[in-house]
Amino acid sequence: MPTSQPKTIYLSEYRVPDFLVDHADLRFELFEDGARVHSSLSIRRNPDSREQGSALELNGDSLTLESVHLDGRQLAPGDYDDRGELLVVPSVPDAFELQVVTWIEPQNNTRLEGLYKSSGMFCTQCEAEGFRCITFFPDRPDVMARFRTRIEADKAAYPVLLSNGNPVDSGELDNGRHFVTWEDPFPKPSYLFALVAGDLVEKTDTFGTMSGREIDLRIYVEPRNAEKTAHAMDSLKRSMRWDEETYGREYDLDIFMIVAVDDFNMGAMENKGLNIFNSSCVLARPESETDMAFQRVEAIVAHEYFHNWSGNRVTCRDWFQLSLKEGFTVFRDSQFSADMGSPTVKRIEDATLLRTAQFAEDAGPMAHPVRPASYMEISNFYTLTIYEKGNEVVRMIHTLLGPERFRKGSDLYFERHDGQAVTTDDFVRAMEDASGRDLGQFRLWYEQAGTPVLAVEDDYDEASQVYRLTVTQSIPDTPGQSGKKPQHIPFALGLLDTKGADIPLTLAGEQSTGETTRVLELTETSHTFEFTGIASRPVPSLLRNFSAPVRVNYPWTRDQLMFLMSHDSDGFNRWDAGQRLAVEVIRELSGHAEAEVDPRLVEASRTLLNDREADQALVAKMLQLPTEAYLIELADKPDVQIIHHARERVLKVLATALREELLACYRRQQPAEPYQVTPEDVASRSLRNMALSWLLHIGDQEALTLALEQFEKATNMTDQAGALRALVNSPFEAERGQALEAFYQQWHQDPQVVEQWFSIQAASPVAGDLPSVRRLLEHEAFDWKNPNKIRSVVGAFAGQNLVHFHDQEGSGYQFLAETIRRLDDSNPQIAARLAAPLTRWRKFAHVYSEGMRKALESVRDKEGLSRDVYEIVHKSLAD
Ligand code: 0A1
Ligand code: ZN
Repeated sequence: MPTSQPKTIYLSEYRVPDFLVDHADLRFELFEDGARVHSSLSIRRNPDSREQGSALELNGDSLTLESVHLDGRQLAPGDYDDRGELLVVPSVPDAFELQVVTWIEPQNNTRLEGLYKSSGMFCTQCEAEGFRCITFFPDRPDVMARFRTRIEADKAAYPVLLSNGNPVDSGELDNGRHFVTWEDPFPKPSYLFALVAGDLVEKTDTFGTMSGREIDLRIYVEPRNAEKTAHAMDSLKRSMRWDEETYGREYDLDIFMIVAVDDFNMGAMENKGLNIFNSSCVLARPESETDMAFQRVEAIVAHEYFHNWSGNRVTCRDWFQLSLKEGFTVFRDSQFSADMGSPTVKRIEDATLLRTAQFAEDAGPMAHPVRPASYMEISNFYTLTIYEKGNEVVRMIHTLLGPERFRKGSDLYFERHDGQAVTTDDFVRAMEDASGRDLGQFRLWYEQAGTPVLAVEDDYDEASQVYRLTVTQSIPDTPGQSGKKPQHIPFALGLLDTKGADIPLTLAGEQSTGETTRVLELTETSHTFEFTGIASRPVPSLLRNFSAPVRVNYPWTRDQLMFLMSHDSDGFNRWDAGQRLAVEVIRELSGHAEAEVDPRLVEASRTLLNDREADQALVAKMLQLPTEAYLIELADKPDVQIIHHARERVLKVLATALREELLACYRRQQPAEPYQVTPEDVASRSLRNMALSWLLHIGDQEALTLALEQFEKATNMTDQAGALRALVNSPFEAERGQALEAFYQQWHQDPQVVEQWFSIQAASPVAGDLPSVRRLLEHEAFDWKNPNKIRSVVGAFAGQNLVHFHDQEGSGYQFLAETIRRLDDSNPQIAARLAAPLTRWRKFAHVYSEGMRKALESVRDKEGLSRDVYEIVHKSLAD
């Protein structure tokens, strides 16, 4: 814990490592009261370093050093300097063996970084800088070593001992102990190291690769979860096949393992050959997990698997390059999910997350480029900007190059850099070299923070049949960056004629190609495009399929939006037109209690509900009103209470006006058994549960009967939790309490379901007022040491229950600050992540912002603040 201001690390100060590690030979002795780690490193000076006489420096954190040997000779305390975070050995030869023994206490490790215990098993999390909590090591991604790992533990308590690579030896030891040795043939950075020891059941399968090798697939879980692995296994096999077919990437070891652990700071981790997952991102079966959980498992299994090439075989030179692996891998997993399900729905989901949360990040005090230039604590940079905007940046390269040239580029990238630790610039260069395209200006996407805004104006000249479109880009200032240069933006668009058909697009001076969607390339501050042969004033469909992570401003009329909703050939823009219409209608009501809900929104929703021909997956998305979070993001100095009540009113008007249609929809949408996670069935359940929740929202008696019946009889969690959520958010107080109680009794032994139960309550504007949320923290199932429980109560409250979190007394803010202070000592990564909602304080209307600022200050003033929270809080409060 820093007593003074933590140091800022700058990209511009990057230097190659002075020493390289060829081999790391590790021996772990695991006990109940701690673990002894024997590390034997073959080290040599890096010929590329300019500091050929420098001292050896190894990173460490919370380690008890027991001994150091250099080439077999024990060093006396005067021969080295144990500075806590650094072990310095001043004089070392050019090549040597260093043996270090450290003692650590995994059982007391609540930070969940390094080696720790979760439900009785030992496990690790080393990204980004957790390996230094295990032993002294040059803990940076450009030092890549071959690891050999021997694990020793009590055989009865820890029958399963796992690490990266292939098992090469095992045997019995005295006192009921045993050992297993693993060897990983691929050099890797320390952040990809993993170890697991526990009493786990193994689910196995095999995969035949494209070159005919057979890979052993294993998923390890606690015995109570043995029935929840099938979906992850299927997802894994689909991912392996997809990566071969789409990117020509084959798996490289003989064995691929996944382990589920209950206590985990993030979603999952791509350790070489031994992925470790948060239980909630890998376990799923229909009775206890929702459609959303099924989709999350598939996407995360794919994500971690894809990292084997984009991340492990080719890794990051330094942590400023984090998006090299994360942006590219999110792009790969979103292509995969699109291929497995509905591409339009996947695009809508990605754009929703980006526009709601990443745009907010980009507009706040933590805004940073996809390749940041500095940081204090790298754990704070696992952000939506690195992951989701990083994905969009890779997607734009894909759009600019087209699929064939993009594939050539990725082939070249993997071939050129296999086994290396490289930069985002190396990635872009491979794309350029393979395609012949100049991406010089495009690189600004990696360097400049902030969300570009496109202001679009048009005019139509009937006499010449020319339609002129002027697009002007601007990029807002962000902390430390102003006066930005225009970026290279692929801007896809189409034009609709009066009947709603796409018009072939021909620019002045061109031959007609018949294309109806064109990707225009914006490179200047302002461009004017002239489309010829346009017979009447068209309706523009802009930024089709969300071709760039930007905001678009164009003054569509409400009638034009309705027109686009029903005619645009671009599914994404059909949905987006509906969102824009709803945003306008809700805005119009904000603060105007007497204003009427625009009947056009009601009619548009009615048309959607009655449309049996349309893609029901898209219909389900289109019927969802923009979230409060998105409405807030769009607003200037938002008043949260007003926005909440305006949105509620619209919902009530819709539910009342569409009662018959909603009941009909509910009855019609009954997916056949058995349960399947196809886009059709997911859409069907989603529409059905939406109809139910709208009707319960207005206290409809008939819907209450339906909800109670669905709750009782549901054979899958999507329907059971759907009914529960609808009841919890309804005015039926008695039924709400009974359902919550019955649900808990039914599921209290399943932590993933209990997390659902917590978050349904904590996120509820009806049942989740602050006193109720505080009571959840006292509940027997709540556990301050478990990040999932914290997220499902505190995270759900502050992130989704905006009407209570932004209570005007500021009690929600104080509650969050209290939680952050409490967690700062035990788990700083989680504490820092929870702080995100407060960092946006400047955005809000004064009644809110003052309270938010005070809450942040109370966190700032805590003694011995962690580096993680320090960085977030100080940057948020800085002028
Ligand atoms: N690389 C992982 C995410 C991850 C990052 C940090 C962690 O601990 C601090 C854990 C996981 C991924 O992208 O899936
Ligand atoms: Zn990742």
